[in-house]
Amino acid sequence: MSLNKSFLDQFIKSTAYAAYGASPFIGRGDKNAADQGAVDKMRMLLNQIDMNGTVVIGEGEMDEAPMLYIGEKVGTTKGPEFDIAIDPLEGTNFTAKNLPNAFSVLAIAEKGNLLSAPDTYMEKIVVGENLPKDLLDLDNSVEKNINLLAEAKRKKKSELRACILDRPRHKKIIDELLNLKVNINFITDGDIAGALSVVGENPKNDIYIGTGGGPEGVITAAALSCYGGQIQGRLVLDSKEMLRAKKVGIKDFNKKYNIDNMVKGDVIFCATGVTDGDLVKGIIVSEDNFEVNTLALHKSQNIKKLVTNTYKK
Ligand code: VTB
Repeated sequence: MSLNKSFLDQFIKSTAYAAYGASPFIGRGDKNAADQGAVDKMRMLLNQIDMNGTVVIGEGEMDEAPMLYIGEKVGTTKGPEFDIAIDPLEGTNFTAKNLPNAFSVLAIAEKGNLLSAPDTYMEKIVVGENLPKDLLDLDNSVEKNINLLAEAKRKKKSELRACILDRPRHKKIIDELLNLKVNINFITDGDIAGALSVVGENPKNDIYIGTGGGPEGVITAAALSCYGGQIQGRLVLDSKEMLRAKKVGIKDFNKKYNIDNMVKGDVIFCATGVTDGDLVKGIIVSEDNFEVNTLALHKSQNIKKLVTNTYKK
């Protein structure tokens, strides 16, 4: 079964209004307020859609009682059953500091088709389209993965570009990449955009590697599945986090998730810019309206488009 195409515009509107909700807080130094602004608007818009939606990736877990928590039901209840993964504001820091690459994002699949990942870290390797399936593996050395990628892409290692979050925890990976003469594009935050920089026309990078958020990993997987890209992820859990993982249905704590384990079937993905970024341009707010740019993907319809919309405030 595929998701009815009439839903695409409604989900675009949800991320658009979430971006608008965050916009008063651009450059105001308060990342929590920016996040709340986005959450409130996204929740309001999702609740207007004729669907039985369940948040599987959200703002946190139920006992923390945030809005849009994992397990929260959204929609009018008149309609199909969907799994929803949301990050109402990816790049809360970027928004607070008015830096590039903040956006509002969600992914939708039919019920049961998106992995519910707890808000913990995930090791990830991401590569683009037209590569042999399951080419790379988290248990390979960095050198082996880079050799496999260079061979599959018919490039020299020194021509490969890797994207990685600039964090002390990545020192070993970074040293190995430098040794191999791979070019590194460091990002300070925002690994959904970082990971998606390996797909599409003229991708900026050949591989995204490193440990970022688990929820961001599943949202990335949803978008990648529309392009034919690949991800492998593994949750990083301490004993307390294992309990949280158990609550959202994770049984094997060491499992390596390939893209098919994270997302199945049809997918809709929308990302609307808050500040200008690599994926989409930022929001422009005027007196009565706001103009937004959204990357909209619908797998079964083979839709991959950048749309500009103007909505009433
Ligand atoms: C990760 C990454 C996100 O925050 O969750 C990161 O996936 C937090 O990592 O895209 P640290 O704990 O190392 O700061 C983002 O970069 C932004 O939400």
